[in-house]
Formats: sequence, C-alpha cells, structure tokens
Amino acid sequence: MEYNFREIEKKWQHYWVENNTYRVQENNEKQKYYVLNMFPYPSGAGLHVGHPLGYIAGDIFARYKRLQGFNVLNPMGYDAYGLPAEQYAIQTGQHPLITTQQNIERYRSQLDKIGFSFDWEREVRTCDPKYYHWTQWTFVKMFESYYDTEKNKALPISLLVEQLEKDGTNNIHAATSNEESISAEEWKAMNEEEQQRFLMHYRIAYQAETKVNWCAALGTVLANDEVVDGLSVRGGHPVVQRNMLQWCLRVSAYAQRLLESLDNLQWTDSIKETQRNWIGRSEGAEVEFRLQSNDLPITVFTTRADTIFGVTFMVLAPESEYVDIVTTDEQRAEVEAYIAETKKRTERERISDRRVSGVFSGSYAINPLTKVAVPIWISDYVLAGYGTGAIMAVPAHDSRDYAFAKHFDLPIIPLIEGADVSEQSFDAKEGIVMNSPVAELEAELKANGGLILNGLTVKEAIKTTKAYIAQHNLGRVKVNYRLRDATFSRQRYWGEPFPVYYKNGIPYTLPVDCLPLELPTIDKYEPTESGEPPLGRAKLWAWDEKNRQVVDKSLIDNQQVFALELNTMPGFAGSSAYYLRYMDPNNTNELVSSDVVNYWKNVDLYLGGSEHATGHLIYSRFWNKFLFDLGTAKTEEPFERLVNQGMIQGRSNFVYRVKDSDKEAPLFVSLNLKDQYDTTPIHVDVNIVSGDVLDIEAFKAWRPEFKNAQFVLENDKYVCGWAIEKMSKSMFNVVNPDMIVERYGADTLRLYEMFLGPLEQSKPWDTNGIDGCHRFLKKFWGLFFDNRDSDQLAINNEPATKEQLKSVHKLIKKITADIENFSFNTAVSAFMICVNELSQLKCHNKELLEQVVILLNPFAPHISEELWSLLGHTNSVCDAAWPQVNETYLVEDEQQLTISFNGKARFQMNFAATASSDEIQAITLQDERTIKYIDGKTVVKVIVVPKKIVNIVLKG
Ligand code: ANZ
Repeated sequence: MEYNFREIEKKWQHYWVENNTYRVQENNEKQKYYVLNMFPYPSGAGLHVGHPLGYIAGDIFARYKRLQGFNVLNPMGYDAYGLPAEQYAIQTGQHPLITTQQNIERYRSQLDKIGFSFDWEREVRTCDPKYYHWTQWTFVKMFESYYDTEKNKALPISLLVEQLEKDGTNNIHAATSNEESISAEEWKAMNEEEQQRFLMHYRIAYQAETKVNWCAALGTVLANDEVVDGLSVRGGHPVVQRNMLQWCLRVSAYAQRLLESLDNLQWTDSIKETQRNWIGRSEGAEVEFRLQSNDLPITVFTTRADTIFGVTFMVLAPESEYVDIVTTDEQRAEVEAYIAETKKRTERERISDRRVSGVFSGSYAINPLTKVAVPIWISDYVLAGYGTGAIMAVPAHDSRDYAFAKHFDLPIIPLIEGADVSEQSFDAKEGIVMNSPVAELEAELKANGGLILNGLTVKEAIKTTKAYIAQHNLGRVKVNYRLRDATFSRQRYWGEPFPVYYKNGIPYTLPVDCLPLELPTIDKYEPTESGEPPLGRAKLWAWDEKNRQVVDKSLIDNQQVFALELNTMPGFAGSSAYYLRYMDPNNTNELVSSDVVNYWKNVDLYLGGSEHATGHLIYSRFWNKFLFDLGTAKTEEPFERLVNQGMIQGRSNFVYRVKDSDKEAPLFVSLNLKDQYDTTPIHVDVNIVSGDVLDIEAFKAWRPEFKNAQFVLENDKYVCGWAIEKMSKSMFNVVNPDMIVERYGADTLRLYEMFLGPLEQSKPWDTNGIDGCHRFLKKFWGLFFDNRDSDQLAINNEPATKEQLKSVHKLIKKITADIENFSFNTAVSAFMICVNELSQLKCHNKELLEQVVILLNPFAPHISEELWSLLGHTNSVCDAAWPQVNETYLVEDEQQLTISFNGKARFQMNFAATASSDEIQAITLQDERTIKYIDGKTVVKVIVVPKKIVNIVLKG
C-alpha cells in the first residue's frame, strides 16, 4: 500500500483532538516533566520553516519523556502585546486586537499542521484580561513590597512602615535609592504625601525620575536591550537620553541572587557568562575625598584602592550632583557649555567611543591618604549611573585616566616597584605608603601605624588598603553591580494597563480584587496632541475609589474620582511569568494554585533563541525570584535546562539577466554559461526553483516584466545560482512550512528540520535535501506491506534473527542517547541506517517493527500512529512504553582478523568474538592456507592482536 501521508496526517490530527490525546493533568502517581518553548509573537508574516525548529525539538523531547512514563506538560501560547500590531493600528486605524487575533489564528493553523503534542487547553495570550489580571497582580505585589537586604528577600512594605514607626530608619536593611536617615518622630511628623514619597524609595515597583532611552519616532521609551548603537532595534529610529518619571522595577536588589543561582543551571557556559557580565559584580571600595575649600566629602568608587597613591586628579560625571557645588564662578560658563554638549550623547556612545573630552571645575579635593590636593574635572567618560558617579583618576594605571591626563596635560605618577617614595610628593608622616618605600620610611610608617604595601601582590595590596581605609573611617568596602533597575513604563497603547491611579500626584494601586483593569478602547493609537501617551485619549479612564470601578474621565474630582495611569507595561511584563500560568491557566482566584505549582514546580527544559540572553532571561529570573519570595513560585529558578536552537538561514536562488538585453524581452542565461555574457544576478523566488532548476513558466508568471523573457539554457534546463542569506521576504528565500507539509507531509518536515544539522548551530534551509527524509519514511512504510500495490500486511510473528535483533537494539540505544544529548540529526541518520538494514534483512517481525514505531513516534508522530494501529493496537502510540535496549543482542559474536606473514597481509579469518589469543593462534596455525604460506619454514613467533591481526614471523 502506498504511504498516503495527506490522509494519514489529517486522520491523526483529528483523532488527537477528538480523544484529547495531549490533555495533561496533575497526576501525583507520575513524575512530572515540563517542556517549554519561548512563546511566539504572532507577526503578520506567519511562520517560516525556521520558526518551528525549536518547537519540533521540544516536541520530540516531550513525546520521548511521555513514552518514558513521565507526565509531560508541553504548552504553547502567544506573546501577544507588541509594537508591530500597534504600528499597524496607527497606520490603518484598526484595533490591534483584531490583527493580533488574525495573526494568532494563522499561527495556530500552521502549527496544527505540524503535529505538535501541545495541550491547547492551556493556551495563554498575554493580551487577554484573564491572563494580564495576574501580570497586574504581580505589579501590585511589587509595589507593596521592599527588598530586605538582611533576610535577602522581598517583604511587605507594611513591615517597613512598622519599623519606621518604631525606630525610624535605624534598623532598616533595605535596598533603596535613599541615603536619608530619619527618626521615628520625623516619620510620624510627615504627612501622607511625604510618607508616600519616602516609601517610594523602597518599593520594588517604584516610580522615579530616570534617564531613559526616548525614541521620538516611536513615541516611547525603550529598554537598553531594545536599543543598539543609538537606534531602536525595531525600526532603526534615533534614540536620545531624556529624564522622565517612570515606573521601575528594583531588579538590582536581586543582583547577587541572580548571580549565585546561575551556577547550578544547565545552561550553556556562554549564556551564563553573558549573564554574569550583564550583572557585572564588582568588588571595590568607596573612598571619601574632601573638598579643599569646605571639607565636603565626595565619594568615589574604586576597584583599585591600592593605587590611591597615584591619584593625580578626580573626575565627576556631568550629571553628578556634586558638579554644581564644585564648579567655581570662573569656570561656570565653560562647565555649563560642556554639560550641554554631553547631553547629546547616549550612555552607549559614552562607553564605546574613546573620544577624550572634559572640563576643569575650578576646585580641588584632598586625597585622604596622601593629603595631596588634586584638581576636580568633569568628563562624560565617568557614568552617572555607576558606582557613585565620581572617580579618583590614576593615569599611570588606568587607560581612560591616562588618555585624559595626556590630553589635558595632567601629572602621571607611576607606582612602579622600585620607585623611591621620597621622590614623590606626599607627606609620609601622614601615614601611608606604596610599593617600595625606602627602608627608614617603612620603619617610620610602621611606628605610626601607616599603610605598607611593599612586596604585596595587587590582590593583597587592594585588600590591605581597603582594610586600612575602613579602619580609618576614610571609606568602606563596597560591592557594585552593573545590573540596573528595569524601566517599566511604555508610552504605548498595546500593552498591560497599570492598575494605578493618582491622588495629589501620588500613585496608589487598585485593590487586587478589582483586577483586571481592562485596556480601554480608544479611537486613535497615537500620543495625544499634548504629548500624553495614547491612553490619554480614553474616555472611560478614571477610578472611582468609593464605588471601586472605572468611570468617565469627566467625573474626575480628585475627591472620589481620580485619574488613571496613562502608561502601559513593556513587552517583558507578560513574558516573565507565563510559565507559571500555563500550569493553571484558568484559575480565577490565583496566578497559580499552590497544589498545582507544587506538582509542576518549574520548567525542566526551556527552548528558545540565544538573543534573549540578557533581556527576557534576566527579567523572568528576577520576576520568578520575587514570586518565590512571595511563596507563589516554589523554586528559586524558573528554567532548569536551557537549549538555544540555532537560526535557519535562507538559501537564495539567482537568475542572471544579460545587461542591456531587451527590456520587453529580457534575456536570462543559465548559471554555467553566464561567464560568456555581461550579467546582473537577480533574486528569484525559491518556490519556483527545484533542485536549482528554474520552472520557466512559473518564472514568467511570477513578475509581469518577465512575461516575454528569453532563456539561454544548458542541457535544456535553466540552472540557477545560489547563496546562503538571512531568510527574508526581500531575498525571496522564505520557505513556508505549509508548502512543505502539503508536498511532503508534516512527518517529513519534522524529520528534515532535525536532519539539517546540530540543533544549536545555525544552518541554511535547502528544500533540495528533503527527498531523502521522505524516501526514508516510504521505505519504512514499505516494511509493513507485501508490496506497493497491496494493502496486505506483511507483518509476521516469526522469531527475529540475530541480525534483526541487533539492528533494532542498536537503534534503541542510539536514539535514546541521541535524544538525551539533543543530537537529533544523528538520530535521523540512525533511523535511516536501521531501516536500510531491516529492508535488506527482509524483517517483517511484528515485535521488532513495533519497537521502531515507538522510537520514531517523537520524530514522526502521524506515520507512527498509523502503523501502530495497523499493528493492531487500539490506543495511541503516545501511550506506549519506550523500548529498552538488551545489550546481549549488541555483542559481536564474531571477529575478523587479518593473517599476515612477516608483516605481509595474506588473508582473513573469522573467529568467535570470545576466542582467546591462544585459541586464535592454534586455529590459525592449523589452517590450510597458513600451512601453505609457512611452506616448511620455521615459525619464530606468532603475534595475536585481538580483533585486528595475526602476524606469523618466519625464518629460513
Ligand atoms: C582607580 C583605578 C585605578 C580604577 C586603576 C581602575 C584601575 P568595574 O570593574 O567596572 O567596577 N569607575 C568607577 N565608577 C565609574 C563610573 N561611574 N564611570 C566610569 N568609571 C568608573 O570598574 C571600576 C573602576 O572603574 C573604578 O576603579 C574606577 O576606576 C572606574 F588602575 O579607580 B578605578
């Protein structure tokens, strides 16, 4: 019987839906396994063959685990808020929900054709109020929490208030941007507004005036990872720095935990390293330099406290609050001009571009160890948001300081071993020193309790200096992180509304039992004429505190009815905890119930692109840790094992147009003849090319200007050229999975996607190779039938031969190991080898073929269901048990050795695999051929190398 994949695939896709084959429920009898794919943003272009790569890999693993007896959760959903839908709405006036829903439908129909084992009853969409209810709820919880640095967890802000009432800030250990200490009396004396402003410095979700990446063209703020080289990642529009009142998340409070718990994750070293760098832990010291004029302390952050003797100037970031204080009247005009200049540059430019610029403030500060006065400069190579925004410059040891000193002709003091202290201009009596003090100075210092670094390694010197600084109250040991708090406001429509309203300019959150706060409808999706975000256009957008409901804006009286927040949340809000929601997607009382999350815990295997290394994968880890502190999540980390699939690139095809050929009837020349002409290559739609041969009629129909094209052929064919490029519409190299499914079937598509190469590598798509996978399935199918034209099953129950058993058990072993190692391409080859062997061995053994069917199920679910049922089963093959390898079948029972005489190979002999060297020697010497080659000579020695060779050394 013929392998009719179209019918088979339709039949089983229908069966799975009818029988809820992929419905999963918590089951305490079974061990859980949670496979998750990063959910897609449903774009208007639909899926191309690159998109399902990770889903197929995840599905193979999910099916494999199920066959091994695990209770497998394998859900899918949509990251449905986002900019493209909003921009389309701005252009067309269409509500982004409509385009989003259309795109989702298209995605769903494409996904359904590929035979995934997703439990669609658990689908989530981030734009669905049932879903974002819990995104808003988490935000409210973050607003109502602070981070306790002693207990190392988030705690209710009410506990902080209790502390303030009792002791003021005295016993508070909290992550905060506030340096101010207050007493209980001062706290109590504050009015409501002042107290709220004070608490804002502690909340995990807080509002602050922050420098943001403002993109005027998109009318919104962008996250750092949404900006590259001063341009927005989406759209490539210019981005500038601007101060704005923003919602922020105190991600930085979790820096140390984010760093520590990375170690035990099964993620690639490169992603872990990227995250470590992003978190950027830096151990150093804060040291106080005092202003010469009025003794005011300016704190610097340094990782090289030991170089303090080489400080020749200080530098402040242009935004530093000290700038105003240190700028003298004579220097003011120059300083102000410089500051205006630096505003134009983004932080990224300031870090990457090594251009030296700066201005002298007019003031001096005293080095606390040497007591030498050094000039204070202002320059944008010092960043405001890192450390204290002020540095001590050591031009002899730091390259940026060096470049600066050279440029402005500032002194450079080398701290080189062997340098004579007395040559350097500081007063040793004040009790300090450096690398190589002269002997008597060292003695003097010792007597005075000074700092001696002589003979120490850099590490030891840093440690000793830090201790000295702390002891003498000149500063303190300090750990800094590069990780910044996340800005959480976007001036967009198509995102989660903040459940926040304003009373006297102070934000309050909605009661959690009033959530979700639904996104209102508006008539236009642009910012308002007065520059407010699009939600400024919503009429029904005010909060009636008393009646606990949304009411018309015209009712705002700031007594009972208040204005609602106009910003919406950014893309990462909805994607940060979706993995928890899949566990309990329809729960209307909680994000996820305790029982359910206790069962599923966290994701065992997470698949997605490595481009999320610092965005999504940091935010969701942070978000999860917060939920863990709350008790909602049950594990410190959301994703145990992470696999990053590579990109599938496009394989473009070209035709060669002869330059200057007739415009009406352009001439195209085949690839191997093109050198005889002067030609221009033109991309041609890969879907009208097969095996690099152009379908000429389809080409003529493709574009009207080629209607009358002429062709110079080779062997009656037009051969196209090709190149590997990004898969994109503009290169006409996009391959749609629907087309492949239509032509070859989903099982072939799945096998071929895996066969293309190692999962984690990027590789080009080449439809030309797909036949091999399709033929393999046909050949496998053929093993079950007498011949192509008969629907008579050829299956029998005759005992399997040794070779057949060996072939299948080799396969069981290989497929099991390959799946565990994510080596799916080699697994596909192993199937091909085994099926070839079984064909040659004419294997129709039911028991063995059944095992191959189960092994193949994760890769090719439709054909395996069909064959499983043909073998007489009435259940789904998904509920079969994964075959176990029997090692005894794999033992080789024979070994072949080459028999040689004086090193010359003469013939081969077979021996039992278990034969000893002595047995091999004895049998060889009795063989007729051996006797012939000995030819009466003396056997001096017989060397036996098992499994390889026997060498007989002869003399005479
Ligand atoms: C003196 C010194 C001497 C430094 C030396 C380095 C080398 P990481 O490791 O990244 O934490 N620094 C401190 N705050 C800065 C800021 N806001 N903008 C730019 N640079 C800043 O780097 C810490 C080092 O970077 C600090 O140690 C400081 O320079 C500089 F041989 O102090 B160092």
